[in-house]
Amino acid sequence: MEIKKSGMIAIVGRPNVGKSTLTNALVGEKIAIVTNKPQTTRNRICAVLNRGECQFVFMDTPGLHRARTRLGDYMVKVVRDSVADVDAVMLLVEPIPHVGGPEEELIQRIKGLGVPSVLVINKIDTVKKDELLAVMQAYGEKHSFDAILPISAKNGEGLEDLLQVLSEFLPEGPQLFPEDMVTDQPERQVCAEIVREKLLLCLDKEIPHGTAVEVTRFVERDDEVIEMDATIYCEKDSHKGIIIGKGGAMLKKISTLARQDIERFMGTKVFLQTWVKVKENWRDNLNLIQNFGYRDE
Ligand SMILES: Nc1nc2c(ncn2[C@@H]2O[C@H](COP(=O)(O)OP(=O)(O)OP(=O)(O)O)[C@@H](O)[C@H]2O)c(=O)[nH]1
Ligand SMILES: [Mg+2]
Repeated sequence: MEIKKSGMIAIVGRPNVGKSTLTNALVGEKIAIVTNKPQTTRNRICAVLNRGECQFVFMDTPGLHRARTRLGDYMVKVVRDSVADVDAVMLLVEPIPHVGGPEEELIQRIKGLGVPSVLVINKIDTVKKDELLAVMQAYGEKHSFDAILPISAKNGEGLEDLLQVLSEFLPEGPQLFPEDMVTDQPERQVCAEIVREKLLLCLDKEIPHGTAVEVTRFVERDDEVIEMDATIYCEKDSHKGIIIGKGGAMLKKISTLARQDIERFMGTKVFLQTWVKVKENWRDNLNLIQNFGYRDE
């Protein structure tokens, strides 16, 4: 079917509320990494869904938080910039009847934009239905959203209704992305993110938050096997030791998990080699942050 409406929809909210889970669920493919740790997403990620005559371009963003590093400053700026030029904004919130600091700030931002806004209450699989009324009330007092929708990004509940509502906000016009393009992220970037997801999954405390991953070699062989090197940067020698683990066991575990997901994403066999390097305090070094791909477009 010919696409007649196409628009950008930002997904914003505090860290860990489920923005990336929702992004993946809406487009039906794993584009953005998901973990149970706050501040997983660091960049804006576009994910595209073509549905009938509609093209939805969802913009997953970092969780809005109080930045403590230059990387944090960058992430917060990404959120602020992301909502500046979109056709609609989804504010994703936890199913609790309290409007917190990040939500207050985002609501102020939404008010100044003058674009349609939808309050999306996520994780409704974790609460009783009758608890949602108080949540809606608490947010309804702060802003008159164009729609309020309860969903579970995890089990898919409410997503059809959400798409229905959002389709009304898409402007008429040609498609923004080619029909076969599901994300604006280069393949190498998705692969680097998958490695970072496994670091977040396997490591504790601040260590994974202080890592960055770069795909340093990416070769597609004639037999379609992909040879890939990924370099993991961390902040301290002691962290490097933990990432590598006893006899290399931790790095092996991380690499195996990452390779399996990368193979699924690329649809082919992958040889993945991982390396660990120390870049002290890179999260506060503007040059290094930019080198690792965290920069304004
Ligand atoms: N029970 C439940 N858990 C969910 C739901 N959606 C997301 N989660 C979980 O919430 C956690 C955070 O999910 P993410 O999608 O990474 O959250 P995020 O908002 O992108 O987080 P940041 O990138 O850190 O801002 C993960 O453990 C998800 O599995 C939901 O609908 N129900
Ligand atoms: Mg995320």
